[in-house]
Parts: sequence; structure tokens; C-alpha cells
Amino acid sequence: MHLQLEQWRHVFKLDPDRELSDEALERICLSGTDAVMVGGSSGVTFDNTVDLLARIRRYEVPCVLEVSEQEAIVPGFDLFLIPIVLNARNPEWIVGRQRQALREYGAIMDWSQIVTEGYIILNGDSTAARVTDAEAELDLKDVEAYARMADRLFRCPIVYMEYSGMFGNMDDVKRVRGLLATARLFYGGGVDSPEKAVEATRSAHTVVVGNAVYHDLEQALATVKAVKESV
Ligand code: 1GP
Repeated sequence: MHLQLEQWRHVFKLDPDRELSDEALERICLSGTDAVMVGGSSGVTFDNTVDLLARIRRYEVPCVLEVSEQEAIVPGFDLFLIPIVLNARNPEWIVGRQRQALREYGAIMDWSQIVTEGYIILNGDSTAARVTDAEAELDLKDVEAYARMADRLFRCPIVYMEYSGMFGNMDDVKRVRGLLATARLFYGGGVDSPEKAVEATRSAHTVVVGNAVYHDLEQALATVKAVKESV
């Protein structure tokens, strides 16, 4: 797979619409995390994305873009992750925006840089759930069905259990990891301490840390070591 995605255990997700000092960014990029993912659910523009990419590029850490706005597709990232929100009620987020983007760029895309993420949004209060009108009240059977859909039917390299803003149900996460044939399970949501990072890393393949970067940088940085040491 690309960029040794299959070896990533820890990823920081940075939001181009939020402020981050140079010092904080340096500590994140030198933290030993496996990759920095740029993305957000609102306020993402070409300008703030290009600006953040340029700042991250001072460091060697792999840097990938999670695409949510066509206008904010900035060339120069190592990979482009394309979310397919499986439980979106609004089809725009399943195939609609993808169709628009492919109409425009389909013929000139470098497919080796594209990775699809089968997204399952599980926190109904998150911005991502609101934006996509996600049906987040799912039982485990539903979640398993979506996970198999992404893994087996659509062959997405990544299944993403997105609890953004809250710490999820680790039993469910572990269950889903166990049924995936080839996809990697990314977990994101509420990992704001080394303890939670350890729990998440025992349940998913890859742990994504977002909000904590902006709320408590020291704790966020401590998740890297916690994940690496518990592998
Ligand atoms: C958000 O999954 C990521 O897209 C991480 O979630 O911001 O809650 O850490 P948090």
C-alpha cells in the first residue's frame, strides 16, 4: 500500500481552520507520529490548506489531505484521502461530491495517490454528523454491515470509525477490527490522554488524534509515546 499506510499506528489530524503556533506545529511534526492528516468539517479553504501544508513541509513527517472541499484540493500532499460517508443521509457525501470532483479532474488524477476511506460517523453531535446528516444511532450490526461494505464490497483501504469529539465504544471498535479482511481500521474521537490512546490502540489499527492538539498539547503529544509503547 501507499506510504506504508499499513504501518501507521498514530496520526495527528490538523484543522486548517484552527490556529496553531509554529512551536506547537514543530512539536507535532517531530513527535514521532506516523503522519499528519490535514482536514476539517467546516471552514476549510484553498488558502488555509496551502498555508498549513507549507508549514508542515518544513518537516519530514508524511502529510496527507483528507478531502472535504473540492475548492480546497491543494497539490503537493503525499496522499489524498477521500471519505465516503457510508451512513450519510445526504448522498452528496457518499458519491455526490466525488462525482463533481471526478467530472473536473478524473482524467488527470494520479490514482496512486488516492485512498478511499469508508467512513462511519458515530457521534450524532459532531460537526461531521451535522454536515453529512449522518444516521449516527447505529447498533453494532449496522456498524459491522457498513464495515464489511467498505472492506469487502468497496475494497476501501481504510475503514474509519469517526466518533469526533467523544471517546467511542472500544468493544465495538475491536469487534470491527476483527472482521476486516484487508482494510485498516482508523479510529478517531476523544483521544486526549495517553490512557485513552492505549485503549484505542488496542482496539483499532490506527489512532487519530485531533481536538486534543488544540485543547491540551502536552497530553496530545503524550499519546504518541503511549501508542508506540503499547504496540
Ligand atoms: C476527527 O477523528 C478525528 O476527525 C479525531 O477526533 O478531534 O475527537 O480527536 P477528535
